[in-house]
Amino acid sequence: MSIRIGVIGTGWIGEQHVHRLTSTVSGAEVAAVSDIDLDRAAEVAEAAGARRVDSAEKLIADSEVDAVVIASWGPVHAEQVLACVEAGKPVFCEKPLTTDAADARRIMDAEQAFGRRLVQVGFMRRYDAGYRRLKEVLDSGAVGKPLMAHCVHRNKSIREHYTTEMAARDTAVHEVDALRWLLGEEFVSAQTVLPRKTTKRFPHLQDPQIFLFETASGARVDVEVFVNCQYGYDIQCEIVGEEGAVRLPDPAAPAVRRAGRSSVPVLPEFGDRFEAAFDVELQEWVDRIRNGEALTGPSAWDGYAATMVTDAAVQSLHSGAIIPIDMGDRPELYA
Ligand code: ISE
Repeated sequence: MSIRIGVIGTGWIGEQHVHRLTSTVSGAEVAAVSDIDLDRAAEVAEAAGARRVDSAEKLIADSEVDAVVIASWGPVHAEQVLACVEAGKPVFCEKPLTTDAADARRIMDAEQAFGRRLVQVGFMRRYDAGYRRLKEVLDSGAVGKPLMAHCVHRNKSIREHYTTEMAARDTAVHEVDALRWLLGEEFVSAQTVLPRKTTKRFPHLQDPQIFLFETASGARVDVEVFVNCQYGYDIQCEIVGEEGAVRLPDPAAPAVRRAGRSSVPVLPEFGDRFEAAFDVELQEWVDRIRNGEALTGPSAWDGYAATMVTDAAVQSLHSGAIIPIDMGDRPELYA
């Protein structure tokens, strides 16, 4: 039997997920779609052969919806995720889980009261084949104990609504989750360092930015975020250990030799770079729900931890100081 899924939010990623659940992921069907833009919701629902529902609340309560995908605007995530937990329905929430750490704690409290995990956060890098290989190498001990990680996150360009704080909350948040997962430990401090601004940006924006993080064991992670780099979508990650170093592979592409040069393309957008990861992420989520297995993907704790770290980075953006991060104890449910 297919899982009947309700999708809240029909912006770019919401529409992509509806399409993915309809045409790529097996064992799932999109039963209902909602968005504050009712016409847009109707359009996306019709293309998927689903019902449009007038509000997120009604979609979550709908007796013909077994599980929910949230792809709405970040500030409304907390209430929508809480409503899903109260209804006892598994929920896949796009990042950020919440825009406020206190809301993430409310979600964890509700989930613990329910007694098992219902929430998964959309940190898709954990499902990317290259990142998974990187983790296998680290976990095998081949490069020894990790000491440093150097990360690069470049977008070709971004739209005008993107703000300086989004470099941490929207962009570097992927490296925060990926590195917590790869290194298997929490971040204990954050600092934001500001290079000279590129002129190829909207005037309100500080771009690029460099984030410096320290982990509980004293490893250091640096992340360059440059969202107007002009040449493409470029994600790099190298982890240096006591006995060697390991680097995230670039997406495979044929090298063309022509006119005295050998070149490989750089993908243009994150949708292209992580398309396969998005597919695997939703397929594994659906499979676990169908098989009645516990969720193992990024949890409410991971969503909370990411918000704590990016909050500290934003605080440092304004003060330049090194900001300590105290996450408190990780509840048993998220061990
Ligand atoms: C966007 O929200 C993402 O999630 C992309 O992966 C990231 O590259 C981009 O900078 C963000 O704005």
